[in-house]
Amino acid sequence: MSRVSLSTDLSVRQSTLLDILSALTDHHYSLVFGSIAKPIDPNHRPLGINAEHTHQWSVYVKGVDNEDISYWLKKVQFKLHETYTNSLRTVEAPPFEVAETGWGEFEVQIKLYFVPEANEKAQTLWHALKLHPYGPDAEGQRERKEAVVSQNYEEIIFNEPVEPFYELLTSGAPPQPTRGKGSKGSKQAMMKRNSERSAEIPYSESAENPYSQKTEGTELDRLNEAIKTVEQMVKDERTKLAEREKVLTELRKSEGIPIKTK
Ligand code: SLL
Repeated sequence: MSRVSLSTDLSVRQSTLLDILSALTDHHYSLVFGSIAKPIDPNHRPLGINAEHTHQWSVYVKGVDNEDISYWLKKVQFKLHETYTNSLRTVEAPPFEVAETGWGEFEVQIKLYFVPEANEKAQTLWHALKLHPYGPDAEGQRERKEAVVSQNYEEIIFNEPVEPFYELLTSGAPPQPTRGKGSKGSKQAMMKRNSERSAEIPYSESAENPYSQKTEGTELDRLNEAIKTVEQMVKDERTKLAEREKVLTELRKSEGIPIKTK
């Protein structure tokens, strides 16, 4: 083993550590996207639809269990087949859905636009619109004129930038208080502010609300403790490396190999 590969080893370990840390701080957001289609009953055709259209369908993006996702998903653009007039459909608010009628299946391009705070580029998904039953019971489903649902689950991950973490780890700076000092940030001021109507979390937790600035503080303390542990791990690795380098230098000396200095 050479001196170079030893230090590479350490930097690999350090970057793995940072990867783990950033993975811990990644934000995961789940959604469900897909389509539902039903054959149009020839005896009850909705008025004014194209005579060639055989199905009613809708394509959608929604939260798992219909959970609200509009706090992170700003708008959705559905790009339909060019046989549709105004094939680019933009939906700015939930339900993120396009309802249509048609005769054919095609790939829908679904572009997700996130809220500006996410600082993320739009992301594209593809969905194959399914009108006809498929799978083992396709025939039965067709006879029973069942709705055809084709759905996918997707997880969007917003990465926490690695740099701030790296700085935090390497600078050894004391943890920054989250609330300012002085009158504005004083306990009294916080409590007063919280008696007014506000989106801020309350100073103390209560039976119906376990989240508070106090619990947030505890959580921050725990995070700072975890960071200290990681810093200690990095330090230990450095010490181990130094020891190995010493052994290596001695080995080189005893074997008569000249020490490479860069
Ligand atoms: C197919 N490649 O041939 C596909 C194209 C197009 C679907 C499907 C109706 C559009 C309209 C419609 O269903 N288009 O009439 O406005 O199967």
